[in-house]
Amino acid sequence: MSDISKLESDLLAAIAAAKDEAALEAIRVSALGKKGSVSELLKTLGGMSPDARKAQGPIINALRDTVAEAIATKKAALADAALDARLATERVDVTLPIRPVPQGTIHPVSQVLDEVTAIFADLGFAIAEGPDIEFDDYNFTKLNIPPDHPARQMHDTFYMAKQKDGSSHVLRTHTSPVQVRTMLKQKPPIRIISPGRTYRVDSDATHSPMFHQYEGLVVDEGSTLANLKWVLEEFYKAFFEVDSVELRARPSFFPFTEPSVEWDLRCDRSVPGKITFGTGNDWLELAGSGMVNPRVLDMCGIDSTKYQGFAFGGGLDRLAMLKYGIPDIRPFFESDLRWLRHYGFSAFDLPTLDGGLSR
Ligand code: 2NL
Repeated sequence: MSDISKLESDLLAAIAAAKDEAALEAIRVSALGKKGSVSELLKTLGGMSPDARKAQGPIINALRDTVAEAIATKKAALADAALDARLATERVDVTLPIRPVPQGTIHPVSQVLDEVTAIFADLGFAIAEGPDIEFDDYNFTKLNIPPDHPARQMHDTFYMAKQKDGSSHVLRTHTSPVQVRTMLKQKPPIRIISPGRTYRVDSDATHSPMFHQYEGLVVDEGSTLANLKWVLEEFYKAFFEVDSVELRARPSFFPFTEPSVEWDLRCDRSVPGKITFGTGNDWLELAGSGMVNPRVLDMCGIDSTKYQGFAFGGGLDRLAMLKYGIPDIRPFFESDLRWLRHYGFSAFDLPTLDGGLSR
């Protein structure tokens, strides 16, 4: 065996035996590095006679190519093996059952918010959101409550310090400014529901300074109070999961609607601590509503001679208390883990209309 073929078989054997990339790299340096065995052989070509170089050149170059290729192949094989080993240690059994102890729960308000949005989305409403800190203008003036109007006192507002440019901000006292924002940027038909946090200076067993509201707004050429009543009936049937409900209308007043109507839902409270909807001889006050005041439409850039709309609003926290039998609103926002574990919902129980809102 010639020296060259022995060098080749030695190198190939060493490459095949290399256990990791570091060992392989050492072999590469010893053969193809600046002072490596193959490189030294290549250097001898320069001192050969033309005939000898013609004979030896292809042999030595072939040696270099064979060794380089063997190293590249081995390097790829080692990388594959390293990846396989890593994947084996990081293996996850996705068929394992979930942890037996739930690590957290969905707050009743979040649960009810998901239920309400699922129902209205099914009725064709879009969900609209806006900031908690609002322009005085959007929270009041564009809703037909000008500065110094007595209706402002009804709202027990948290006012923010005046800005340098004279504009002022409030913590929104209702989610109506979200509807104002929608009307200012979108032309009818409008069909939106705006659930979210609202704020008023008020705190006792049934009032929290931060609470949650949902409001609906429909604006089109032919929207009527009858449409409003149907929407509310469909909503309460779906929300309380009963086949029929009965609504009673009472005249009311809001500056942003004319006429204004408050709605009571027929219920049965004859069994202490229990409430049933659809039957019974009691009435539960649930929502305020009305036909959008034409002045509001005009101030929000909608032609009140062409379009009319209805709007309604109610308390999300109140819906949660009624549906899930929670007697006091204060612990809603106290973050007491015992309360949250008792009234919270599993994160896996997503409310859907086909799968059931609550299970
Ligand atoms: C209630 C009563 C209501 C509205 C909200 C509304 C919004 C616009 C225009 C007209 Cl942009 N109306 N919203 C209308 C009537 C009643 O809420 O008792 N909420 C808790």
